[in-house]
Amino acid sequence: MTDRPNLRVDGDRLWATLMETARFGATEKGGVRRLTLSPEDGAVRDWFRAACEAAGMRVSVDTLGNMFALRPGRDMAKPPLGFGSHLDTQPTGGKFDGILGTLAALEVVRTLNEAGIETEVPLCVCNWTNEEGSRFVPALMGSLAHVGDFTVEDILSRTDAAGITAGAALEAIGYRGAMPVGTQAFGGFVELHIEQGPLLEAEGTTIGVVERGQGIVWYDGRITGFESHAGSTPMHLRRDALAALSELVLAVEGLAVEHGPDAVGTVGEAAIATPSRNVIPGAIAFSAEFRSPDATILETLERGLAAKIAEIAARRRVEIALDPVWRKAPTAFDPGVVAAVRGAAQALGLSHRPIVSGAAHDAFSLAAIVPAAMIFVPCKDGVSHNELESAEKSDCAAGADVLLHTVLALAGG
Ligand code: HGY
Ligand code: MN
Ligand code: MN
Ligand code: MN
Repeated sequence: MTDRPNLRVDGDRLWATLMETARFGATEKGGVRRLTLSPEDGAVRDWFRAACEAAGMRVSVDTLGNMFALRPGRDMAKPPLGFGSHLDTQPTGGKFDGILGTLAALEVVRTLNEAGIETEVPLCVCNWTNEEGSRFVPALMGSLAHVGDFTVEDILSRTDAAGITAGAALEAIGYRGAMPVGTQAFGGFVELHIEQGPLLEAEGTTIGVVERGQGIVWYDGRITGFESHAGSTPMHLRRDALAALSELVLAVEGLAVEHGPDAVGTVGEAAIATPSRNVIPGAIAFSAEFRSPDATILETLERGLAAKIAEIAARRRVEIALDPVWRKAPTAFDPGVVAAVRGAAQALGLSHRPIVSGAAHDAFSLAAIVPAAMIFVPCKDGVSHNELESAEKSDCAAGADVLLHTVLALAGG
């Protein structure tokens, strides 16, 4: 904890910026639809760039649209401390997922400016491209490319459901920057985020000190059966792709429950190639995922699904293809940065507890190359990736205060 125990962010200003930026992609139900590299994402990026420049930071953009707002420190030879999150949302997203961490980082800089504080190491406020992975696969796309998990060419060629490439979408919003990906150096990284789960709110705890994050595997799948007449094809002769998928969905759920409580599984997308109410579905594309903080459980889940798929395919005489398109091993955050987060929460007199992140975050990517950790605050009913997503103003301010004092502790304020 620095020698500024009474320094606090301006919670009203932070809340005002959250509500102001929620208009970029605002939906009628009070949520936000700001898909990565969409015009709405471009607009909020423009807003964010202007706000960072108004706070005295120099903003650079890399080839994948990752944004870095640099605030000088006393020792410019040292790599900056990174903090921030993402500005993109799910199709039925909310006002806080990602953007809270990015705007809280901006609020920390505004607070440091007003207090006339110059840190020892420079600060770098970040907006990472396509954290959500909804429009373009994978999730954490910009930060994973930054740490070398994907090549820029691979990422630029990824296409969305309409066949638009990430490269074309970046060009369309003017965020295919000149800076080579991966060249922004960091000495560490901290991310504030809503928990997106029920634990903190249920306990009445304000701060989650995130020590670990779940590993994840994403699959693209295809089931090929045989289209035929819904009325004249006897049941025992059918090769029904949707009935097969239905069993696969329950197998994903059953495996996660069987290997729980530290395992989850979801089939989030399914599309019948040529849907018709009186045709037996013959071809379906789908996606599936497993997550667990335990690598061994993840392997067990994968093996279990492979065995179940073989059995369903044989019995139903369909072909089932399952391609793993993204794997990320479980994340263990840096004990030193975790201690800085815990120390800040303690010094601020905020209730706090260690927690494992169920959701994936850009800090998972950065943790592979620099000391990193995360700060969680509660969200209403633990709901996220839903237009009902909500958080308390006081919790957002408390999270930003912990971010402020963590930054001061790590960057030498
Ligand atoms: O999928 C995730 O965990 C993240 O919210 N994109
Ligand atoms: Mn997020
Ligand atoms: Mn999300
Ligand atoms: Mn995240």
